[in-house]
Amino acid sequence: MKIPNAPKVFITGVTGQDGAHLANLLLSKGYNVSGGFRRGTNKFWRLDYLGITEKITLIEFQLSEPQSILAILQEGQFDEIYHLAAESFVADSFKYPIVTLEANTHAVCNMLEAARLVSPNSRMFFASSSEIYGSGQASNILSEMTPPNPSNPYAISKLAADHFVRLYRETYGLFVCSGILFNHEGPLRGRQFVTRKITYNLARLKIKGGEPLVLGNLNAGKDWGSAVDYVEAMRLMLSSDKAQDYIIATGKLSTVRDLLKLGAMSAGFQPIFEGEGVNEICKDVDTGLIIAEVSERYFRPFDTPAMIGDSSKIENELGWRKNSNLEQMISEMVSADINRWKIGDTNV
Ligand code: GDR
Repeated sequence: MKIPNAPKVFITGVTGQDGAHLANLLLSKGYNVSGGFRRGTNKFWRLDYLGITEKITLIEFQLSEPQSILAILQEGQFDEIYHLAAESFVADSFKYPIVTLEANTHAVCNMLEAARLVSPNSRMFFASSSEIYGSGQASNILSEMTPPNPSNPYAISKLAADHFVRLYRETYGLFVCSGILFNHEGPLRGRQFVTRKITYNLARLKIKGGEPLVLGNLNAGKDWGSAVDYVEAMRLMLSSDKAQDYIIATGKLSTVRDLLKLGAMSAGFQPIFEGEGVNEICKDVDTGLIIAEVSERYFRPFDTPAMIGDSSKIENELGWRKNSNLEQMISEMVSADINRWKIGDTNV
């Protein structure tokens, strides 16, 4: 249903985790929300989960076709555009560097060029990533002043896109900005990402049993926040007086082992860890059940070092606050997955 005179917004990647949460947030603020989805996709489960599929104008489009984007922006004359569609799985970017560049850099150029040509007054948000900082940093606390040093194809693709965003802002005066997002999760996360892989499999073990969960580097450390909190930061950035890039992070470091422990306790296990390296296992004290094992299969050619973000700039300038903590978020994810296993809705 279209609301007369409400701000018009276009979200690319509306079927993804962030797209769905952002659409939900903007609908609750009275926006008219249009969402772009990849040609051929039929994955609307996140929008269904939030009960908003029918409230969004869904537009099929092809990011790599300049004409496709141009036509949508010309026709829509949106007040705000959130470009979230991307190849978001870092590990795959080592295997598919060209596809990653096309999706994450060329597509951003297409969006910017289309806006410059047919919709220069639209405000645009781009989802960048903490991965741009990569390795070799003097401090593990990152701010907007930290020089980027990407160390995987995904990170390079995002950093190149950030430079295009800055170029179009400075050269053509477009209101465009990048949110440098640290890891952000929730029950709508895809199953290939480590948080959801853990909660999905812990729920499976609890409800159905079967083989242990197999993970990669348990020592990998990240700054994990909540997707619901991070989409609010996106909204604030486009409501601001000035287009600027901001870091969005929690400032807290946890390891994959910490996630596994939190998740296992939420699922009702009593986890203990034994062994080291690829021989490390996580067991339930009560039953002796092996909950998780480690395999080199899930190690990356290079894992970005553990770092946290300093989000004081967005907190001070735009009043952004995070509402969720890691324990609450993992527990919410475990509950959602236990429920899915109970009702047999395990393909999401
Ligand atoms: P990441 O997220 O690469 O940080 O990118 P992911 O959840 O895939 O990995 C997080 C860390 O966990 C380690 N790890 C494993 N990861 C996966 N996927 N599977 C495993 O079995 C496993 N075992 C250990 C990884 O090595 C890594 O260190 C996310 C994405 O959302 C990006 O799009 C975004 O830009 C960044 O976060 C910020």
